[in-house]
Amino acid sequence: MSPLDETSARRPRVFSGIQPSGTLHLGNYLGAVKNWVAMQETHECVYCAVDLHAITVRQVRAELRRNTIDLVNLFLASGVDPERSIVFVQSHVPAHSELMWILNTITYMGELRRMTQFKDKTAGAEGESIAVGLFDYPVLMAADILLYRADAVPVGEDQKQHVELTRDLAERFNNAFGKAFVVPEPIIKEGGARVMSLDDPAKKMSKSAGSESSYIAVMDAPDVVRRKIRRAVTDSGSEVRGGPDKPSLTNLLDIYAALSGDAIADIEARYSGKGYADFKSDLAEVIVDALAPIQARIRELEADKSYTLGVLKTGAERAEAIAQRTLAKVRERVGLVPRP
Ligand code: ATP
Ligand code: LTN
Repeated sequence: MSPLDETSARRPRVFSGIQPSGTLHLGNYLGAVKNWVAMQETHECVYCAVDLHAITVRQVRAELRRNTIDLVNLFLASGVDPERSIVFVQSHVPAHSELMWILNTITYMGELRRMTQFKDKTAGAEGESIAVGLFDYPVLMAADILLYRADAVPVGEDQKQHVELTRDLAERFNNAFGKAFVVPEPIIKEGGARVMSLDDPAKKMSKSAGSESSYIAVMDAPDVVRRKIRRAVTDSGSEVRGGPDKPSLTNLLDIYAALSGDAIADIEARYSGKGYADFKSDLAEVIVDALAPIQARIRELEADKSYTLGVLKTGAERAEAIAQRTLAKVRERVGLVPRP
């Protein structure tokens, strides 16, 4: 029996999602997917490509399709095991949109207006031209999480406020209508949790922030990785060490440590008396070696598209089974007449 069947003894369950909205980079891998893989040892895991979230920002049709499959392939190539975990695409399970509507009826405009991501994304824009979907984005995220009765939600620091809202909505619903939801905890991992830009260590590595040289894409060829690391900004001085006065080196050391498993202090000791160039050239090889097996597996998956589609078919069925149970209870609690 699969560990995710409803009747099996429950490990704590996690739900997490990533938007299929562009090039995947080392920040996505180290900050999210690598963690997801590890969590399979201790949790029942439900992992989702959240395409309905991605369309809150205008997408190009062909790119959205491609990015969605690429994202799922990254999950699989990194070690998310579809036998153990549920892997699916959000829009394949309509229950997400349905629960969102019901949650909309207990969500306040004021609490959505306070979401910092909404404020950031709409800074300077007039209400006349801000899409309602962008405003409502956190409610869809709450629906994602609550449908699966997830105990925990691994996310980056920037998503913590959304998980707090999810908790508030779960409690509000349970108090008003009777218990239907599990109140989830955010899991915010420290270390590797924030990979910074190679151009500017004050900004996080991001696909949407400026130049291609600011990030390492998961699919970057070895020579591209070497060139980007060679050109990555460094700090004044020549000592290979981290610290508040060395934000660039701290970031590069963090990447080295996260990919190699070595402690920062050991890496610093190894390069004591050597310059930035030696460190950078070794770091490039660490990245190349870490990405190589993932890239190879992604190429295999791209060559045989039917495997990924099969995973998504099964994933949607398994997700749907759990989601429909929650949704049935919610409908009953609210007083909606069951479909005869
Ligand atoms: P955008 O450039 O549009 O802000 P992004 O590349 O930052 O996007 P998201 O789609 O916002 O990526 O995030 C996907 C997942 O990857 C999230 O779980 C997020 O926490 C993680 N993530 C993204 N960037 C980083 C980063 N630089 N360091 C660590 N984790 C990251
Ligand atoms: N908003 C998240 C993506 C996301 C998510 C979720 C994460 C959508 N639904 C549910 C965790 C749980 C982001 O932009 N990183």
